[in-house]
Amino acid sequence: MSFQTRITKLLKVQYPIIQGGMAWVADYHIASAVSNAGGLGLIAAASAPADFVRDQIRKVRELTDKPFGVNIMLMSPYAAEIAQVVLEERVPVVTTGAGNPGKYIPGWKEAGITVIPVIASVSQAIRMERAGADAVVAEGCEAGGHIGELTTMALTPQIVDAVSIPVLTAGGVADGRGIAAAFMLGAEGVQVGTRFLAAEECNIHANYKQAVLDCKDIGTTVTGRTTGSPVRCIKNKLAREIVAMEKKAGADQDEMEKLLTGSLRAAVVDGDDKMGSLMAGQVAGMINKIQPAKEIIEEMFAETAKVLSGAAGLLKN
Ligand code: TUI
Repeated sequence: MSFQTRITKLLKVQYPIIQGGMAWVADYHIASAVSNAGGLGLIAAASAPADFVRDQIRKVRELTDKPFGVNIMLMSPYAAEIAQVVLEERVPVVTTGAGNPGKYIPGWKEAGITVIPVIASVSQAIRMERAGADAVVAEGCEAGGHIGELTTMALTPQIVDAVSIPVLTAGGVADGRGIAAAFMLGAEGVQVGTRFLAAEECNIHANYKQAVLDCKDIGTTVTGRTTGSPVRCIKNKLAREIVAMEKKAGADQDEMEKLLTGSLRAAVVDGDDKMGSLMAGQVAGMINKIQPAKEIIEEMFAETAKVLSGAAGLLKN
């Protein structure tokens, strides 16, 4: 089965799927597994220092000769240094999140890096196209982690209509039905995060994985809506405490900040499923088993082919 789009051509990959740049989660293990399976694996720079990211890049290269990428979280204090590291290491693809990468794009393009900002509105997409981005990921608020306002269903076609560069869809995509739907909305590829939390090669704490497997349809919530940093995560003691604080008039920002500091690391590394931030998308409710990344990708695209060919039957009578 072949799913050739402008994205597979641009990224030189077999399947039009990129792995989400999940902070603290996306290390060289999962990145190389996804790349070896024919998708585009990503290392998340998150808030890690530049040398850590450089080391991760070198480790991916030991495990795969396929294309891979680095996701740069632009709120990181090290973002500028990491922007330089990806140049020095000749990383094939850069995705960015949580900010405007405009000032780095000319340098990356000059070095031949493929640049794909993750964005959550039409105006950001247009700005990124003008700044020289090769593609954008339109990320709806079904996604885990830091999110925008619009749903994937509303956001994707509006971005597809507004730009000429190819668009990938993210947020709410966990199986072949989601990929087929993304194609129907005009996307030429998908970015998948949450499903890869349940990959065998994903080195998060077992408690975090179990929380994803146990999560139901309404099992996620959004913290930080009142602080300007909305983050979707699995409901636990931390999420409930933050949401409760936000409902009170004059919520204590410092107190919230204190609870959130280090909470993602606590979930990923220490397995603190009560006071850790278990970032995950709304599709966590669909994820019920741990599988190798290769099996996940092959299963997703086999299902995409099946539902797409089945859809033609709708036209027959
Ligand atoms: O970046 C993400 N998802 C993330 S980043 C992250 S690490 C973090 N941890 C705690 C608090 C905040 C972040 C966890 N998940 N997704 C991509 C994304 N980017 N979604 C929305 C945006 C975005 C937001 C504002 C992109 C651009 C932007 O502003 C750009 C501008 O126009 O200035």
